[in-house]
Amino acid sequence: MGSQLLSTALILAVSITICKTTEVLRPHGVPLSKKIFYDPSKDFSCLDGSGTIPFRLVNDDYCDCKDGSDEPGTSACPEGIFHCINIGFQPQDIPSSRVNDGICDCCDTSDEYNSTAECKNDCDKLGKAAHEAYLYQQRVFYGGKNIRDTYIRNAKKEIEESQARLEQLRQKVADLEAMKNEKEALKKAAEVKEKVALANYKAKVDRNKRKHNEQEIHEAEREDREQAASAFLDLDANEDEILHYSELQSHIKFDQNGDGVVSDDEAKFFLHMKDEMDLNEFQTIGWQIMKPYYFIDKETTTVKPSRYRRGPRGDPRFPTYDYPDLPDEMGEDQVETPKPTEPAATPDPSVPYDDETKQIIDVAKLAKEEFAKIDAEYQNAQSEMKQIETLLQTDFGPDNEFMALRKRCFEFRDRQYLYTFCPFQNCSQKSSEEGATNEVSLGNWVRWSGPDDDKYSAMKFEGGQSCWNGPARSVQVYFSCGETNHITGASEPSRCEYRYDFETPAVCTKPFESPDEKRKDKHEEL
Ligand SMILES: *[C@@H]1O[C@H](CO)[C@@H](O)[C@H](O)[C@H]1NC(C)=O
Ligand SMILES: *[C@@H]1O[C@H](CO)[C@@H](O)[C@H](O)[C@H]1NC(C)=O
Ligand SMILES: [Ca+2]
Ligand SMILES: [Ca+2]
Repeated sequence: MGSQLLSTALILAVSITICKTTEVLRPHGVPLSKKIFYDPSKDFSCLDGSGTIPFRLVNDDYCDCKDGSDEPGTSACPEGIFHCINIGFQPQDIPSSRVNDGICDCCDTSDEYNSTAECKNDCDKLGKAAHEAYLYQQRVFYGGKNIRDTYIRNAKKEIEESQARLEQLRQKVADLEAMKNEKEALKKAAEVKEKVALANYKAKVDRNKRKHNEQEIHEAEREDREQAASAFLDLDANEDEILHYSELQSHIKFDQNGDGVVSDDEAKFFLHMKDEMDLNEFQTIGWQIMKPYYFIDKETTTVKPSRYRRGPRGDPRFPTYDYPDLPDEMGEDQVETPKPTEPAATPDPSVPYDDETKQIIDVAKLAKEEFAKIDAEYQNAQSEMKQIETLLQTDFGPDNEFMALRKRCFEFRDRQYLYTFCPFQNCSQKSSEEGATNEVSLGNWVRWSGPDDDKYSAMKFEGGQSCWNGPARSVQVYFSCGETNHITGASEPSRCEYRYDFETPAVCTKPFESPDEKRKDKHEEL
């Protein structure tokens, strides 16, 4: 506590001394750079050349020069400029109307030398804070620069690897192209063969289908005749191989009007109104009339329908039929399971391919697969080649330091919006509300857009979604040095033209100015 007071007192003493010294050296409010114009041994010439006055009229609190240059240390002239030296911090120019206005403007209190305001010299405090800020900036700069160096090394490596890979790919694409052409020729030949084989196969299937249908009709007829023969045998009571109408009259199922008697006409009806029929005529005509009635089960003696009632064996008029398993229509070409492998061929799944067709289809399938495999490899290699070519053609900065930002996206959220920035790709914006999906494109990467002497300090994105009744949106991204990559601000300074501020190690090339350097810029010597 005590030592702090002491040091404060010491600082005050020192600054007072300096103030006194400087006041002796030049009139109050005059910057060092203009000291030579204020020589107490000569008359004073107004700096704008508007007149010459005795030196005692300088800072006499009366305005003599039009430009106010005779009153740098008072508020007498409306246009005057007062210069604070601010030892320990940065010098400052203020309008001279603020001199002795009761408000402390200069940190060294020099603007209030004759006022009731109680100003405290806090230049040292400000100077210290500025210095600390500077040290912090320096740490950021060197940290960022290290990262930038890494970016550059990585980029160099990636470019070399990409170039080597590109060479490799060029060779590979050439090889694959040759192979692809070869496989394509094989595939085409196999496909032609397959097409022919499938056409043949289809023709055969159609042929077989027709044959099959004919056989089915034939089979039905044969069965019908057999049923007729069986019924004939059953009804021919006296076994004279002639069916007489009287023989039908004992079967009540032929009673059509339901009076319990089978009349002559009712019986004859089944014989086409004839008295009798032999087997052959019955099979052709009579059975067709009788069939619906014959199987009616009206009496105990009713004959159940049976395909297998046979005539006496060996009698040619009552042929016996063997019923072996139906011959397989496709017998000769049979293969256990049909395996149509090509849906495009629309094969009949009930009919298996013959071995030769099957083999041709398999060969074609293999040829197609092999071609597809090589083709896919070829396409992949080509697209990889394109990607690498694009990469190598992109301007990633003087030392390719921006390559590190490729493939990365950054977000920035303010109260209203969530902004995204994908360097070398695009920018977008969407509502910052939870779950919002409506993304608006703010533009796609176009070019570097910094000033001519600092081209890589900004990036331009154009061709975003058009504003309502307005131009397409665009973004200018301004880069500044930082230890990490992040958006520090996003705004829309003019309609549809957005601005992002982005910190990145990629631009940490020049150290920040030190407070001393800043002073030098203002041509001050302290
Ligand atoms: C300070 O101001 C008073 C009144 O405004 C004036 O009379 C006096 O001369 C001034 N002193 C200096 C040193 O300018
Ligand atoms: C922007 O680029 C990124 C990265 O390439 C991509 O994933 C995204 O879909 C793009 N967005 C728009 C709106 O084009
Ligand atoms: Ca004057
Ligand atoms: Ca003031």
